Amino acid sequence: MSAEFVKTPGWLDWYANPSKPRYRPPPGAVDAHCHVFGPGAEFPFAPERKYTPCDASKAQLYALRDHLGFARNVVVQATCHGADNAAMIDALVHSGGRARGVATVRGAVTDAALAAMHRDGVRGVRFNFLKRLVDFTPREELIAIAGRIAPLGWHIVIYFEAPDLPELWDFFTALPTPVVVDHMGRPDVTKPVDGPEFALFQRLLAEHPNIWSKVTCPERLSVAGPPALDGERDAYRDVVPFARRLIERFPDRVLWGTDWPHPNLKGHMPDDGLLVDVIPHIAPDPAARQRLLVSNPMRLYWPEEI
Ligand code: 0GY
Repeated sequence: MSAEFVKTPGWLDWYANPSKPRYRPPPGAVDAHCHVFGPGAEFPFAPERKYTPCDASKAQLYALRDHLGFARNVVVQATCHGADNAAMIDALVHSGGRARGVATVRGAVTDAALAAMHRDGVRGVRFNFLKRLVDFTPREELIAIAGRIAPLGWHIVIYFEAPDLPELWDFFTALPTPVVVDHMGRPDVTKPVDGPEFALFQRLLAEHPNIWSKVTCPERLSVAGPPALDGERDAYRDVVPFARRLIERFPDRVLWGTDWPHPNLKGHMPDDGLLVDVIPHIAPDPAARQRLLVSNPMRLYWPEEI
């Protein structure tokens, strides 16, 4: 941690010694949602950031990848770095081709900068609608960016909370690329999986075959939380029916990721080994797990290899 950056009070450091998962991902498995933070001394955090995290380096991310039994990563630009993608791109170019990325760009980005990002492994941009994380970006600017990244074969990752979906629906469904929703559209898991809120989210995918979902972040969505420290590994069970439903209904349009190093978590920091052990609960069928962890992310991020 750089002396210049003091992490946000209450910020939880990531779990230093995650357990070894009992579940072993298939060969070639992709952690399709994770971040790097800094290190701040090398890659300064953005002045407009809403939080200052702890450092979480590419070396630490790739050590976690190996420990958990994954082969590749998709590194998503975190809001604490604003539209300066240097830390994320540095992670990609030092991954030996085993990481691809999702950037944040502003309307002023040049075509040359987009082309350079593509060469370095960026395959998408992220549009974030969480007011606690980002300042407002005009829709026209986002539409213009969407039109410019579409010819590169990139997709758009969108981050929003379930109550905001009705208002954002028309914008999302007009996007010209594949669209990947972060964290299942952040459902309230105290509501029924068959209730109207999650039904609306499923309708979004059912009616729009270009829209995908990450079945990520049980630790963020859970009210039940992790299991007690009694050796029990069946964690975050209140989130399982939501992820399972999406995997059953849209097996070719779901992705899984750790969300390491877990920005902005209050209350507890997950053991990443436990997160991996949630996978067989949300995808009991080995064929579904192969799609979730290998074929689907490969189609989106390494299509030239399939
Ligand atoms: C996540 C979730 C969050 C933060 C960010 O870029 C970010 O700062 O993504 C969050 O606070 O919910 O996907 O990592």
